[in-house]
Amino acid sequence: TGPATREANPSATAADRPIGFGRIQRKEDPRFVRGKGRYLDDIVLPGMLHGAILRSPMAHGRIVSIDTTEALAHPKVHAVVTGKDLEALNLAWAPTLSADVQAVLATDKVRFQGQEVAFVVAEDRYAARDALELIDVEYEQLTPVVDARTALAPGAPVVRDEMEGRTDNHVFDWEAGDAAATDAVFARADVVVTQEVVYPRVHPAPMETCGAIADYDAVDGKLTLYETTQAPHAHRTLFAIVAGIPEHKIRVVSPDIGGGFGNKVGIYPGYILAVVGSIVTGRPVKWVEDRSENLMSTSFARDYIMTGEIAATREGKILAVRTNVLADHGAFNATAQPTKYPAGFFHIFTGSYDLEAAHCTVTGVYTNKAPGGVAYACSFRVTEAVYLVERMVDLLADELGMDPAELRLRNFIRPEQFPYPNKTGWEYDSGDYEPTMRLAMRMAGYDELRREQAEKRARGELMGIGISFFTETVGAGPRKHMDIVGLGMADGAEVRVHPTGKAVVRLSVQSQGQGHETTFAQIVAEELGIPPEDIDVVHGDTDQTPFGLGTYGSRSTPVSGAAVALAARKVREKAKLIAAAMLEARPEDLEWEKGRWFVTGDPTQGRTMPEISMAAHGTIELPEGVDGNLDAEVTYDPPNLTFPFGAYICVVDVDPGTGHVTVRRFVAVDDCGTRINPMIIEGQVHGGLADGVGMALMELIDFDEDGNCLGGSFMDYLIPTAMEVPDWETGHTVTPSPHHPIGAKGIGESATVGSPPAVVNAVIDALEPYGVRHMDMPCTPARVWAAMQGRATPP
Ligand code: MCN
Ligand code: CUM
Repeated sequence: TGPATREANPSATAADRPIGFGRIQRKEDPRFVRGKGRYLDDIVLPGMLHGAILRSPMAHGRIVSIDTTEALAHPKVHAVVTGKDLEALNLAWAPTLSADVQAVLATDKVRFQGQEVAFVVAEDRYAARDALELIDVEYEQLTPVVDARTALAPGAPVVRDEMEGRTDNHVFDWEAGDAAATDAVFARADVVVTQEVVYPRVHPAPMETCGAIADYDAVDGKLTLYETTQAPHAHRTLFAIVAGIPEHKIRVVSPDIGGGFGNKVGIYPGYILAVVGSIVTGRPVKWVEDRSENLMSTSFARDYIMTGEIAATREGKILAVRTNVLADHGAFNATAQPTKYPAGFFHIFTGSYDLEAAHCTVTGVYTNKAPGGVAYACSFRVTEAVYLVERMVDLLADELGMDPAELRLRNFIRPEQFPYPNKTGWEYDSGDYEPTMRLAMRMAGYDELRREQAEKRARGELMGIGISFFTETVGAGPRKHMDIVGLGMADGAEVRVHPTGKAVVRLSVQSQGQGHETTFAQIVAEELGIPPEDIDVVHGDTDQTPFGLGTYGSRSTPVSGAAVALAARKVREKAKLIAAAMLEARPEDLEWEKGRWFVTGDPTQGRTMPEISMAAHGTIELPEGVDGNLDAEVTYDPPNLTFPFGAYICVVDVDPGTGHVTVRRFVAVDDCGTRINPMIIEGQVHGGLADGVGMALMELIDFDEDGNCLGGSFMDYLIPTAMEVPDWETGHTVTPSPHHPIGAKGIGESATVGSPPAVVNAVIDALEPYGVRHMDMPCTPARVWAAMQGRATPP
């Protein structure tokens, strides 16, 4: 452990490299660093046409008329599709991932600025865009619902008035925990702290925007759909259901993905429109959105208004947490999360603490904003949960006059309490929190930092130290508890060892930059002793991979990683039977060492994997019931989720004149159980920390009172660059998951989940001399400055 280390010797030969887990360079990088990645927009099919979407200029309006005559007359235009055309095909509305429907193209009303209104298919991208200008839409402007707080007020405009009998903007009510028990604990607590905590709307903003190419072959009825998707198999099934094309006639290909961060989980109208365009024109149709379209119309994240309460004894024993949440779901409930959990896994807001009681209610509302929800490295709303509890714990520390590190250390769930059933229904699989916290404090030099802060305060300088300790829940299913639109959350994997001992592993999950081609090869390498460079990872093509639910909620390692390990173990067991036949020994007399079965007590009598794989495909007589290959397939249904955790400490300096926040240091100690590739893990953590600093300090999708999106470009929606982030200091502890075949937990979202509260806690700590108790993200200079003046938060 210690500061981030770099690959020791990049030119190490194959012989020096670990076979299995360890710090090896990414197999996919030679293609990426040479500019040889193949992203959606790199794909050009013969005869391909280009689509463009006309979008609503306003947040709420009734469509009076749409005139497409001029656009259709454009010499390069092949088709113009409106909501009316789709209505005739019964495709104007499509099911969302949350049992709602979403307009593919608006028929009656537009419900958010940027909503899809018409689709043009033309010879090239420029002509398609030009033709959008020729479409004449007349709108009758309606009053929008912009503030979620007023969405349920009597007389509020009804966003979804197309639904039979609907007279309000209520989407759902959901609760977890025990209300009465929690009330009772609060009633006898010495100290109760209450605070409204807002996690504002942000956007995943991947480098590559979303897009699709549809290629419908009318002769054989087969649809080939290239898509920026994190979940190719789930998309294929949904397309089969929506379009009525059977699954075996649909091939979904997800090429290299330029960042997903949750933005590429959902099925967007543009994807469906590309399919419609291809069916209508008989040619392949490409649709790729631009940056503003991405920011304005695709899955936003967060938008939770949370009222938090924390109860404790005067000595600092935390007793209970409760919260009421108002969740802004935009115009359609298109949130991607397991059916049973309309607020995702938010009920992990009990955090890392041993509580007597906890309760939450979540109310979802419709507003005139883009739909989506959940996306952006959130582990299904764990971001909001962690932010809430870690702000509340800091507020409590402030109230009690206690050090926030000390308060956390006193209240952690103790190692002997695991598996720990929390008060909202989770069972934390494993944890040992104190060593992780102590390591972070040691790396940061916590006591020294507090001394430095005291000295600076005496001089009028503003320095803040912020702590966050998070526990995540990642790796959905189990499938008996979790499904998305009826599909149980499990994942398949297939391992094949070819005659010469090289292997291929086929996955149902989809990398968007996480390095699956490396780490999944490493899992097989660890189990079979085949060097990772001899193992090919195939993913992102439903014609070539087993069924599974895909990559989000950091579930690839917990679910698909387990499937791969178990499939490799099946191969190993089969290899044992074949080796026994080759050695004329009994299988039970054989022992395994990485890459070889040998006779117990006589290590010279053994067979290596290449020898065994050749024999499996060769001429020897195979044992009874063993067929002539070295392949195996597993569909893994996880018994529980995994619960990674971590301790983050952020040091900021605030300019008292301008309110500008500089993140000076950031220490992150993560525990994701068994570590497959420490270098890739560090990369995941570095990226997630940058995400977290961005959300805490600058990222915001805001709206004006008319519902106009104010975050529709990178001029307005700020994301952090190398200039705004410090050199990350990372460390780790290892507490394996007891139920995962290799003991690994997810890591892909930990840093995004865990870091925002550390940054905000640091900013508020810095502002202590001004009596600031809380401020909402993003802590922009204007907001920090206003807080210092004791004024309300400006936008
Ligand atoms: N890993 C490991 N050891 C572990 C756990 C993970 O070596 N104990 C490795 C994995 O094998 C994998 C990577 O770390 O190569 C991330 O694994 P995991 O935590 O299983 O997460 P997923 O692969 O399922 O990735 C999803 C997660 C999510 S949900 C978002 S959002 C996010 C994230 O990954 N989006 C990303 N990280 C991203 N990183 C990049 N570059 N781009 C994105 O879009
Ligand atoms: Cu919630 S963003 Mo990731 O789970 O794809």
